Amino acid sequence: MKIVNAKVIVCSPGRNFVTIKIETDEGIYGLGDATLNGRELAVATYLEEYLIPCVIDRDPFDTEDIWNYLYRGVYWRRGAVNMTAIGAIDMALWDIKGKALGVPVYKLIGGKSRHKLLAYTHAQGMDIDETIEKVSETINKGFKAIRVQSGVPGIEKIYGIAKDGGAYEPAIKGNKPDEELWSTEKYLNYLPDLFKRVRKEFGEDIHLLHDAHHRLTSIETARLGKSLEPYHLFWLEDTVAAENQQNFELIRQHTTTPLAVGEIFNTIFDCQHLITRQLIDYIRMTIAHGGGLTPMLKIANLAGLYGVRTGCHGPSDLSPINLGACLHFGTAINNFGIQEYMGYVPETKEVFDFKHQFDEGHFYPSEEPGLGVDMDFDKAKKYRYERAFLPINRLEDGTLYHW
Ligand code: CS2
Ligand code: MG
Repeated sequence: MKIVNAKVIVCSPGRNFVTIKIETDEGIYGLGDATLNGRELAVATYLEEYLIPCVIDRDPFDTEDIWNYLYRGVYWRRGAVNMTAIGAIDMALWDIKGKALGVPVYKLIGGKSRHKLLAYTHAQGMDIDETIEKVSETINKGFKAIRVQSGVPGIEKIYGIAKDGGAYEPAIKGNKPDEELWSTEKYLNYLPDLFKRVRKEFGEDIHLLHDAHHRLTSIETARLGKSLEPYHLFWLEDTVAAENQQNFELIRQHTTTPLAVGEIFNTIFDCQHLITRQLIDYIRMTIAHGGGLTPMLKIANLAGLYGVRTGCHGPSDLSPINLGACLHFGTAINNFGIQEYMGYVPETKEVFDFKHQFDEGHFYPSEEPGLGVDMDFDKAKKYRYERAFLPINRLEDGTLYHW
């Protein structure tokens, strides 16, 4: 089998998505998600100009060699744009392999390690009362694991909270990023009260998660982790950005709250120290941004040796193709932890046909050959790309801070 053509589709059904479609001489095509929120065209150009020409005429079954050709063979390594582009090609090749052999991808990478996959979604409100209401609605929808975020009194605009009560969508269309505000002091004083109320209202049976979105220092994380210990979080996510992986050594000395990090990591080298020193409990890397299934299987194997489980990033700003790949990955590996699932707006569902079933807070992997996600290319044309930016974040005195 030979790759004869590949094209990049940029569309905006509710939000911007970049997809690669790789075609073979046998008429089978594979799809890969190449979306990098707020930087979509950088990946599209990298694919079109540099990577696609290198994979034409290759055998799509040679995923290991093609991956190394695109990663190791290119002098310039790592980085979000590069790894998202490689990840999309790798995903599409696994899709082709599954379709050519007539089997779902999970059967090619280890088979079934479980029959259902625990998923978590988000519940958020402007204050504690509204957040409690949203958590209750989410439990009523059948979710067993919920990421709880809340507005903080005194901070007008903050990560994770939609003002209109709808789903949170931070990518704003236009010419410049929007701005949000942050105060670590206000946040740290408030958060334990939120989780105290949530546990009081809903008991111990529901899994609770929380995302600090890279805004804390190590010692601030230590304080937060300690103060949340009585509420038994499933995980505390992304407290520090972990550009410096040593950060976690200090955090680990102070708290038993489980830690998750890595949705912006791209390679095994971003988490090698964190995993081998057992400084984290969950690795958040996702298939698209982690360079594809080929390297992610290696990362999962390394993590498994050290008791670290997976918790793949699954926001609505990655397409259902990435979620499909995450579900095959999560089905096949032994050390699956949980899968994030924010859901999609109706326009996204109109363009992407997602075959995986979801029920009572769990995913069931599709048995369709390949990744189990298809795309309506004509409908995609209806939704044209519009530039959008993720926000930036400032402290109350105007200092530029982590978003
Ligand atoms: C978040 C994301 O899902 C998460 O945990 O951190 O919403 C993140 O902000 C976006 O995916 C950025 O594109
Ligand atoms: Mg996050």
